[in-house]
Formats: sequence, C-alpha cells, structure tokens
Amino acid sequence: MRIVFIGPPGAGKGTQAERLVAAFHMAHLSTGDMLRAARDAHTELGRQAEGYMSAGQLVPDAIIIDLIRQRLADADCRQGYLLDGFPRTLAQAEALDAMLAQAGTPLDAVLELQVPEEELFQRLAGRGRTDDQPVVIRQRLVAYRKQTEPLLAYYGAKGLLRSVQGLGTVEEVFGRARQVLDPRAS
Ligand code: B4P
Repeated sequence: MRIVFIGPPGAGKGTQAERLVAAFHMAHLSTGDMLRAARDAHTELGRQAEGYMSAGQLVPDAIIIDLIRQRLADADCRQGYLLDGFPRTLAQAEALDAMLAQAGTPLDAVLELQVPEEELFQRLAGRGRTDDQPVVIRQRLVAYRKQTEPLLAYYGAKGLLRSVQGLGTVEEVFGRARQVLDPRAS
C-alpha cells in the first residue's frame, strides 16, 4: 500500500506510523525524522533545515521534494510505504502526484488524524522536543492551517481521504486507522 499520513503537529502521526508500517509491511518515510537525522549529523541539508524547524516553519518545498524523490527510489519502497508528514503543501502534493504518475504507482489512501488544538498543546508540551515550546507550537499550527489543511480538500476531491479521530489511547486510535485502511482487518 502507498499511504499519505496527514495531521496537525503532535496529532500522533509518528506514534501511529510505527504501528501501521509494522501491520501493513510498508516502509516508513517520515520527513521530520529525516530532517532531524540530517541536523544531528551536521549535513548541509540539516544545516539548511534547522532554522526553519526551530522557528516552527515548513522547510522549503524544493529541499523536501528532492529528499522524497531520492528516498522513493530506494528498494524498500517497492513493497509500499507510509509517507508520514509529507506532503505538507499543495506544491509538495502536486510534485508527489507527478512522481507517482510517472512511475505508474498511484496512492491508495490519504489518512487524516483529527485532534483538537487544546489536546495538541498538552501532548507536545509533554514530549519536550526542541521545537515543542509554546510559541513554536503556535507557529506550527498556523503553518498547518494555512499550508497543509488545503490538502484535505485536494485529496478529498480525488476520493482518497480517510479521516480518523485521534483522541483516545494509542491502541484505540491504531484500531480506527487500521480499520479504515483495511476494513476486513477487524
Ligand atoms: P514532524 O516530525 O512531522 O512532527 P509532528 O507533526 O510535530 O508530530 P507527530 O504528529 O508525528 O506527533 P507524535 O507521534 O510525535 O515535523 C517536525 C518539523 O519538521 C515540522 O514542523 C517542519 O519544520 C519539518 N517538516 C517535516 N516534514 C516537512 C515537510 N513535508 N515540508 C516541510 N517541512 C517539514 O506525537 C506527539 C506526542 O503525542 C508524543 O509525545 C506522543 O507520545 C503523544 N501521543 C501520541 N498519540 C497519543 C495519544 N493517542 N494519546 C496521548 N498522547 C499521544
């Protein structure tokens, strides 16, 4: 399966992605994880991304699209993948569509995790990553609403959108996500 995973910062995409890739035997492609690994390894990509991430802004499209283009060419992606946190802008979504159309490998579904804002603040404050300070969280939410939320209509119009309530225990949310991706699973 080829899945896109969308949700506001702190919705639990990374948490659920780990379980979903194990259940459906997909590669896990998290652009957030890739950028943090590049930052920690002090690569040129990491240096470029760091300023945006610590300000709660999205990293420029060209950088991210290039990163994903290279990653999708890896052998483990042939069995399917979960794109966790990509695309986050319309330009990224259109670039992904073009790549997949060229390869003849369309998406199977777009999974949206819905969580109210008050809960997101609590979760992110509890996680304590460097970009989890209140002022940065607020900026990330603004970026989500302005730049990423329009993708819900974009994928809705293509008939790919599956929305799941992200409140409840990790296992409850996982059960809902698994159910919408594979209704025969339970
Ligand atoms: P990401 O790494 O994608 O992070 P995120 O959206 O903040 O978190 P996620 O939703 O994965 O939440 P998690 O499971 O950790 O992005 C970080 C930054 O990278 C972006 O701000 C941006 O700068 C950059 N970036 C990444 N992709 C990009 C792109 N495509 N374009 C441009 N820039 C990009 O869960 C959060 C917390 O909640 C955890 O503590 C977890 O334990 C807890 N939690 C999870 N599920 C829970 C539940 N059911 N109940 C209670 N708590 C729960």
